[in-house]
Parts: sequence; C-alpha cells; structure tokens
Amino acid sequence: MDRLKTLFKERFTSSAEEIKSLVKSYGTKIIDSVQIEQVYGGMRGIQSMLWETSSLDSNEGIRFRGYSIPELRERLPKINGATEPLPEGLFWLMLTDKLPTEEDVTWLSKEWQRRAVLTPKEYDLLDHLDSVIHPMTQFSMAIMCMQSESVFAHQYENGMTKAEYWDVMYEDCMNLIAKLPLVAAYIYRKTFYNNEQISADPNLDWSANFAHMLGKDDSAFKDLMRLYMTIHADHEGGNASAHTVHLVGSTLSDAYLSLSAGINALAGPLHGLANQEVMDWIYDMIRDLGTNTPSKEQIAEYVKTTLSHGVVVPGYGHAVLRKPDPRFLAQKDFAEKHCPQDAMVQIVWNVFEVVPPILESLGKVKNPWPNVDAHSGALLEHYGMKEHNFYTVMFGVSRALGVLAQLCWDRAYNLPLERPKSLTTEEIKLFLANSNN
Ligand code: CMX
Repeated sequence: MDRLKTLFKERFTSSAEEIKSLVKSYGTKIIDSVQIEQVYGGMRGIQSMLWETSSLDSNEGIRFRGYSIPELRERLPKINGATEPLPEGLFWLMLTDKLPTEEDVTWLSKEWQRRAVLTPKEYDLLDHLDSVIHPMTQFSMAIMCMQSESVFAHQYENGMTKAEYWDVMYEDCMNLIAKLPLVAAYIYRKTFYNNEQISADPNLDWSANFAHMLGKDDSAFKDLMRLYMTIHADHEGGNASAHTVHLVGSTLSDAYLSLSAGINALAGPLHGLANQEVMDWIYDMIRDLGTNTPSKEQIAEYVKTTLSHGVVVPGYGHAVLRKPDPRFLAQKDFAEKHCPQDAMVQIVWNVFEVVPPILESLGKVKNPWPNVDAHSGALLEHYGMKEHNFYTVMFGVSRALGVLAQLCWDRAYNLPLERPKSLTTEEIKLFLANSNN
C-alpha cells in the first residue's frame, strides 16, 4: 500500500471510531432547524451534510482542513521552481489532514504521472467527440467514456465487502485525477488547435504538465495553473458540483459516474460556467460601448443596462459568502505581481470598484462582492488562452481534487444513500394550519 493510502487509512480509521461514539452519544441532539423559506429557497444554510475536506465561512471564505488560501500559499510545498503551491500538496492535506513535505508532493506528482495513461479505446472515444459540442459537455462525456476502467465498478460486480469500498475508490480517484489534465488538454487541442496534440512531459508536476499539454510553456502560466488548480479545488460540500458528486456517489456509483454528474452541475451559468459568462459579458460591453478601455462611469451604465434586462451580473454574488471571495483576491494578487498593466485585468479591477455599490443599491442581493469567476478569465487571456468556453473545463479539472478526496472519505466512512425528505406545498399548508390551531 502506498504512503498516501496508508496515511489516509490511519486517519479515517481513527475518525470513523470517533464519529461512531459521537453519533451514539449525541445523535438525537438538534444542530439546526429548517425554515419554510429554506424549503423554497434552495436549502440555503441547512446544516445536514458531512464534508471533511474544507469548510466555508461567509466572511472569511474557504479553509481547507483549517488553512486559508493565503496560509496555503505560504505553507504548501513548492517544487520544480514553483512560486505558487502545488495542488498535489492540497490533495494530500485534504486526504490525510496533514501538511505534506516536499518529498510527499514529489512522490504524488510522479504517482499521478505514472497513472496518467489513456487506453487506445479512450483515445478513440475522445477522437469521436464532435468539436462543435461545448468543451464542458465533451469533458463530461469523456469522463463517462472512461468509466469502463473503474476499479470500483469492476470489484463491485465481482463482489466485495463494504470494508473494501474505500480502497478501490482511492484507486479510481487517483487514476481519474491523474488522467483529467490529459483528457482536458486533448479536448482543448482537438477543439481549438486542429487536433495538434502535445505529449506529456514526465518531469513536470501535475499543473505545469497540464499547462504544457495545453501548449502554454510560459513559467508564469505554469505558476498560474498551480494557483488556479489549488484555489478552485474545493468549496465545502453544499455547492452544486460537490453536492452532486457526493449524492451520486452515495448510490455506490463509482468515481467516474459521480464526477461526470458533478461536472454537469458545474456547467451551469449560476455555478462554474460563470467564468465563461464573465468574459463574454466584458466582450459584449466593449463591443456595445465601442471602446477597449471603458471608464468606470461607462461600466456603471452598462451594469445598469444588464440589470434592466433582468439578468445577473456574472462573477458577482454568492450563496454563502458575504465578503470579496479570497479566491478572487488571490488571483488579483497574482495579477498585481505578473500583469498589472494588462487591459483586461484593468477592466476586471474597474468592474470590481463599480459593481458592488450598484448591486447593494438593489436591496435584494445578499452578497454584492466578486466571486472566484470574476477574475480567472482575464488572467487566462493574458497568457493567450482566449477560448472562453474552455474555462469551465479548467475549473472542473481542479474541482475534481476536492470532490474526489471527499468521495474517498464518503466510502471510508461508509456513508449511506443520501435521501432527504421533500414536502409538497399542500403538506406545508397543512402543517401551518395545524400549528396555528
Ligand atoms: N446580479 C444580479 N442579481 C443578482 C446577483 C448578481 N450577480 N446575485 C444575486 N442576484 C439577485 C438574485 O438573482 C435574486 O434575485 P430575485 O430575488 O429577483 O430572484 C436576489 O439577488 C437574491 O439572491 P441572493 O440570495 O443574493 O443569491 P443566491 O444565493 O440566490 O444566488 C448566485 C447566488 C451565485 C447564484 C447569484 O449571486 C448569481 O446569480 N451570481 C451571478 C452568477 C455567478 O457569478 N455565479 C458563480 C458563483 C460562484 C461559482 O459557483 O462558481
């Protein structure tokens, strides 16, 4: 058994014992009560789901196993001359609850390289994905196509005990994470570069190799990828992509089926597709205003026009956060160091000054601040990635790290089928009538 798997086993064995006694002693204690507006309002804030790898505070933002993004940028190992942390380190932390050493991260980079092999059948399936299909749909289909490689599904069919689930889930998750950059880069080069593919470089870490296979060998872009893959990885469990993976996994669907479902959730414009929408919205603004350098006054007018059409300003607002997203701020910090004069970056920063007071003035938007998607596109464009409809695929590659680490935990704990109770409006009215008597 490899060291990461051994450490994970030690960690979940002790916490599974702890949980058993916690549920035995306090299982009937009430932690939260549900309001009718939560039933109708997308279940906001209901505390009813276990997620070990990260936790979101509405003011502070995300913490991965207790570490904030600035802390991770300081403390996760940087190898291969990186100036940003490696997401390999974050995956290690999410799985074991321990900060990895440089040696651990180097091992994991190599281990993912070792596992990053597509079969001829998988390449054939990728080749048959029509390039007119949105890259996010291609990505989801590609993950589904790889499902026949699932160790979990194979072992389940052959018969295994519950105690073995975590072991084969770990294998599936490690294999999938290893292969995702390869698959995503393949779709990118096939869709936008006439299928001129670039081979992997076995000496590079996971993110740098992804950058390389996309065709971007600039060392600053490799660092951007390391940062991007780290900050998009996990955002606790209630967001649509994470929750979907967890829900589908709870039926004992394998990692491929679960992740593909989560990628479909990420493809929605209110979730991950917002990174594409942000750039499309800025380009529409530039075109409509007839200038590449819109003033703050012009941006403000355009925001008001957008709102008057009854659509949302993409990249702004959040279901949980109530402050500027630390993931936005981390990208802003990167842009300040690497490309402060970039025209698109300047627009993003001006939008950041203009949008919050306008959204606040509507009196209904709970969070007027930018989220992660408000900044990412401008940075990608700076390094020559101009294909906006590929951006959410990159988010998906990163999001796999968190949701698949948690999927290992789900099977390690043998969490049951997820099945909340729904209510009809008739039942709610009856409840109200009875409680008023
Ligand atoms: N622009 C205009 N109106 C907005 C808004 C925005 N950016 N954000 C929220 N609102 C509106 C809502 O549409 C809602 O209006 P109605 O009552 O008329 O339906 C009202 O304000 C209240 O919404 P909320 O409670 O503040 O926000 P929700 O939790 O319902 O929704 C989110 C959160 C992210 C879907 C929403 O802020 C939004 O649509 N933002 C733009 C899309 C976006 O950037 N999504 C990416 C989120 C991050 C990610 O998952 O990647």
